[in-house]
Amino acid sequence: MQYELFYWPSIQGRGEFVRLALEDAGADYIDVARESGPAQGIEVMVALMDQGDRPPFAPPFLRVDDLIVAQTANILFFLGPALDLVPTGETERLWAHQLQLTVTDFVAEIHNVHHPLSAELYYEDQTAAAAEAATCFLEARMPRFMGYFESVLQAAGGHYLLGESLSYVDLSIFQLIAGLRYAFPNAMARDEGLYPGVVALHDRVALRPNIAAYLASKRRIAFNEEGIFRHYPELDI
Ligand SMILES: N[C@@H](CCC(=O)N[C@@H](CS)C(=O)NCC(=O)O)C(=O)O
Repeated sequence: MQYELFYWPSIQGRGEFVRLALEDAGADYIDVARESGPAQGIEVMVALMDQGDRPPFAPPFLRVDDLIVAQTANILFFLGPALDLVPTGETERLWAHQLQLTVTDFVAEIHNVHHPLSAELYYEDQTAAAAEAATCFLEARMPRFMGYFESVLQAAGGHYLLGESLSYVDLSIFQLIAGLRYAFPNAMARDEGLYPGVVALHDRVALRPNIAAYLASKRRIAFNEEGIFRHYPELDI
């Protein structure tokens, strides 16, 4: 079975949480907008958002045969069992999904640091509000989310968030740490020691053979100032 991933071709963005799961599992997938050439790929993607009774609101979304699944956490909920990236029991699947939805909330707050007024405006049109948002984020919100993931990890034994085996949520935690280090290098150098388990989890995920190969490949898009994790030095306080 081949998965088709639809996402913006020039950014990691939310699509990266899905790419990491597909890559770790060695799944057969096409990153459609990248592999068909950006212009043509985006055209197909936008067309899919404009047809049928159940269109996705926004990318990322995944197509398998006639089924289209959108919303990052929902895509991972769908892929988890097929890619063997979540335990099979309902309680465990719901717990993984609950954690992934918390990742979704965190990602939205990270995005809103550079877009505190509206996603419709450019960062340059909201720099003053962004500076205020960055202060609140780094002083209160990042510690709240990171502290939560650290305590869940410790309660699970310290290795993976769900206990003994890796799940797609652990891959997302890797991406959060990588992204936050890119966006806020000073703040992370100062504060990441408060979350030693989560940082060690990031390092463990980075060493997984399929992830290491992916990170070293051209398939891994470099962080940049169009994605979720943007490095604006004036916000890294
Ligand atoms: N909650 C959705 C958010 C999807 C989303 O905001 N996608 C962005 C790119 S990362 C987008 O293209 N948004 C277009 C829009 O909001 O109009 C998810 O987690 O997948």
